Amino acid sequence: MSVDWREEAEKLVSFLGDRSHLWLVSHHSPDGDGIGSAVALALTLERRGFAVSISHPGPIPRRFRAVDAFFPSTPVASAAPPHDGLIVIDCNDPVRLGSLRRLVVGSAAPRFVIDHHPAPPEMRAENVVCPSCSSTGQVLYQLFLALGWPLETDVASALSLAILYDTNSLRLVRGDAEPLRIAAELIDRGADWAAVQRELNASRSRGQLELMRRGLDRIRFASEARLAYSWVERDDFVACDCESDDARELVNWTNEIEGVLVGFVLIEEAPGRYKVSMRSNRGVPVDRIADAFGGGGHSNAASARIDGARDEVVAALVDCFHTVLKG
Ligand SMILES: [Mn+2]
Repeated sequence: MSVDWREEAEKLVSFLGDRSHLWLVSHHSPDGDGIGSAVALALTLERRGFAVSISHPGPIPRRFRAVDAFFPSTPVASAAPPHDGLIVIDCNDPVRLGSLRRLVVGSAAPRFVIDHHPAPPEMRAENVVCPSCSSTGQVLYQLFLALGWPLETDVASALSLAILYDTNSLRLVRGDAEPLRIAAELIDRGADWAAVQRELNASRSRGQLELMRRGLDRIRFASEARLAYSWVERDDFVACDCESDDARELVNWTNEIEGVLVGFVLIEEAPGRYKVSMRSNRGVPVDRIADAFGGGGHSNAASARIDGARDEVVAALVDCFHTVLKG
C-alpha cells in the first residue's frame, strides 16, 4: 500500500497550526521506538519555534538513556506540563498510556496521533497512522522528508534508535526494503549508528546475563516443538539487580530456534500479573493471539497482560497457540 506522504504531512502541519506548547507522550514500558521518535520530533519542533516537553509513562530503560538525554523527558507526577497541543507517539490505545492515561484523556488540548500500529480507518484519516511502516521512527522520517524539514545528526541518531529497535536491528525487515533505505540515509545524514547500536545491543550488565541464563534454562517446547516459551519472575529481577527491559531479549531467543514458528515469554510485573510477549518469524499472526487476551501489536510481535497463576497462564496460552498452529 503506497502512502501519500505529502497528504499525511499536511495533517500534521494543520494540527500544529498556531499552537505554541506541545506535549509529546508515548506508551508504557517505554521502548526504543517511543523514546527515539519522541526525541526526534521534540528536537525538530523545538527548532521550528515550539515549546516542547516529553513524558513517558514509566522509567527510561538503561539502553535508551543516551538518546533520551538529547531531549530529556520529564517525569510526570500529578499535573501535565502546560500545553495547547498533545501528540501521542507510537500508541493508539489509551490503555497503553499507563500512568499518563488520566492526564492525557483529561487534557482539553487537541490531540494528534503518530503511529504505526493497526488502527481503524477513521483513526488513520484524522491522524498519521501507517500500519505498513516498520516503526513510528519510519513514519516521522517520511513526514520530515515530505515537509523538507532538516534531519540534523541528533535527529538522525534518535530515528536510528527507533528503527533499529522496532525491526530487531533490521532483522525483521522482509518484503519491504524501505527501513534499509532509510537506515542508509540516516547514516549519510550523520547518525551515530555505531553508538546507537552499541547502547542498544552491546551494553548488557552482568546481572542481565544472569537473568538471561535463568530464562534460557527454562525454555520449554510445545505443539511438536513449533512453540517455545519461557518466563521470568519478579524474584529473578531482584536477584539479578535488573529492570524489566533487561528481560526483553529473551522472547527473541524463544523464537530463533530451528523449527520453532512462534515463541512467548511471561514476565511477572506484579504478583499474579504477567506481561506476555509473543514473537513469530514465519507468518503465524501473534497479534490475533494477543487480541484474544485483550492485548495487541503486530503480526510478528505482540503482547498482552494476563492475570493468574503462572501454570494457568502458560496452559491457556499453549492451548491458544496450539489451536492457531493446527489451523
Ligand atoms: Mn513502535
